[in-house]
Amino acid sequence: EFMNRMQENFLPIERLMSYYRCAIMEVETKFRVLNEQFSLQYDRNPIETIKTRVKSFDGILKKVKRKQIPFSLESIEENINDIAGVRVVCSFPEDIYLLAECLLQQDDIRLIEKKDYIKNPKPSGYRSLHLIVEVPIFLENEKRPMKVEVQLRTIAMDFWASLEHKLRYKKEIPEAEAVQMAEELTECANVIADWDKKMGEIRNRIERYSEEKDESLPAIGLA
Ligand code: 0O2
Repeated sequence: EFMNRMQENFLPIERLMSYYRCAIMEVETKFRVLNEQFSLQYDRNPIETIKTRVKSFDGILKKVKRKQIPFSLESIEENINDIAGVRVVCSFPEDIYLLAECLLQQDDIRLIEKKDYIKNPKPSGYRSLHLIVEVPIFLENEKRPMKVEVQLRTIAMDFWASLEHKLRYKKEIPEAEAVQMAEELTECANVIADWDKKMGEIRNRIERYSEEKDESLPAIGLA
């Protein structure tokens, strides 16, 4: 038992990072399976793209400093929730909630935290649904729960976030101009949210029409 505890407490960083990569694979596969099922059942792909990343060592160090947590692997694993990141980009806002619900009802997924920045956008205008989940990875002799941050957003929200991210990290821009651009970006975020909603409504109208048409077709019995 002592040896086990030693191993757990002094897990080398490379091994921990590899566990996070495994957790990403698990979560990514779950979304790919859902996408496959939806394309068969409803003839549509709710997912446009999936992007994944493991936080860089530099990024982890910055967060350790910002959150003022002890610098040990144990504390990093306990306190930093976004080392493993999976970003799911959908065409429509409705699909975001559908996918989140499907993921969360799976019996090996444990929800740790949900932040709905679509219903409650950040002051910047940032929108996305964030889920911190715990997923087990199955190793040679153990089952290990790992935390993964899932960000679900539409194509439009993703487009917006990448531009805003650029502005956020460009420190050379004069203060006044940066403020101006940030304000314009907040306006863009509102316009984008409107269009996302409208496009979703049009999609639903189109789908309703095709359902009616399908019903009007004579049923073909498969004896
Ligand atoms: P990066 O460079 O994208 O990795 P915590 O809950 O303590 O872990 P926090 O900051 O409360 O941290 O988490 P939050 O705000 O729920 O989510 C943080 C992540 O969401 C960010 O990661 C971004 O990816 C994204 N995000 C949140 N707000 C904004 C925003 O206003 N603009 C953009 N473009 N992205 C945002 P990092 O690690 O902060 O940054």
